[in-house]
Amino acid sequence: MAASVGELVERARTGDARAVARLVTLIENAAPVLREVMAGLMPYVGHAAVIGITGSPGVGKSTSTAALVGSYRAQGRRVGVLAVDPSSPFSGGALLGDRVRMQEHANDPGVYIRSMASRGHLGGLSWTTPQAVRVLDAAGCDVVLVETVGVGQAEVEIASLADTTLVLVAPGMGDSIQAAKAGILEIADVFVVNKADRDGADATARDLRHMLSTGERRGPDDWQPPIVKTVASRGEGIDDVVAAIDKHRDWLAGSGRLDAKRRLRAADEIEAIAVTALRARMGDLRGGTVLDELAARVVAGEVDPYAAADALVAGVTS
Ligand SMILES: Nc1nc2c(ncn2[C@@H]2O[C@H](COP(=O)(O)OP(=O)(O)OP(=O)(O)O)[C@@H](O)[C@H]2O)c(=O)[nH]1
Ligand SMILES: [Mg+2]
Repeated sequence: MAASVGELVERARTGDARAVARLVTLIENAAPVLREVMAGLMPYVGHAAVIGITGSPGVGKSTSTAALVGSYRAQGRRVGVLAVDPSSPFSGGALLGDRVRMQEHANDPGVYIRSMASRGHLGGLSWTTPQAVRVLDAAGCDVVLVETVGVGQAEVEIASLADTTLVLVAPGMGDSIQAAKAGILEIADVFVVNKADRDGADATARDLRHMLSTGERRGPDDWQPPIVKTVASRGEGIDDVVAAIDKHRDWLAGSGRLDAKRRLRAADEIEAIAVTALRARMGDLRGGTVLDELAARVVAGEVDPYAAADALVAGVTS
């Protein structure tokens, strides 16, 4: 017989890794008891620093994440790692690879490592990841590292759920240009030029600096993202990344932006949950027939789609 939610939350809070894993699985499965889980966790959250790690495939996110874990552990900080796969059907292998790289931390009770699929859920990252972060936070993690597998939308989404977003680029991948195109220059709080053992790292850093100084929307009161060079595979520069993250966090706290960021994040999460609930209710209206009937009437030209949508919303809210 499964443990009660209250027991699970209590065990997770005292750092029981299996309870933490069970709770994250409940989130992945969108289990109905999540409501109770979240209510139980709320008194214990708000402590962890949430760090998002993003960048093109193969740039070194997982290697950097593993190295960051080492650096934080050396400082005695407890660390959670979430490898989030929002979409890619190929992630199984990538996540497995990550697990291998994380092996050295696997037996450390001060580290929680968890891969998480969020595909298939409406709202995807927007509510599953914050909930998993909350579990790790309540479990006593000082830092939660969130690595997304896959590119595009996920990169921008991760920024809204992290306190500090690291954008990794590598020399010779045209990465700084791609970053500009994908709109991720704006989301970076710290730029990391990884694979600095390769030719072109200085040129890449220069490109980034140039792009940041031109076409920038950051004002004088805004955070100016530093550019840190690393060789993640050898652990070089990783302590500098940790220092840059800490500095950003101090700035966030001192400027009141941390609260603002967290309020925005909570708003996104509430909205995602509400939209999911509304969709479910729309689907349930009169056994799912209402939407079909309205669609038929739109096709027949009897009603316009706006009026049909109004009717649907009225059905849900009445
Ligand atoms: N030369 C060099 N290779 C590196 C460095 N960091 C990582 N690598 C290698 O680059 C490859 C990709 O590294 P990963 O950490 O898996 O990259 P990733 O961004 O997590 O990749 P995906 O999760 O597939 O997007 C691996 O073979 C690493 O060993 C580095 O600083 N220098
Ligand atoms: Mg990876």
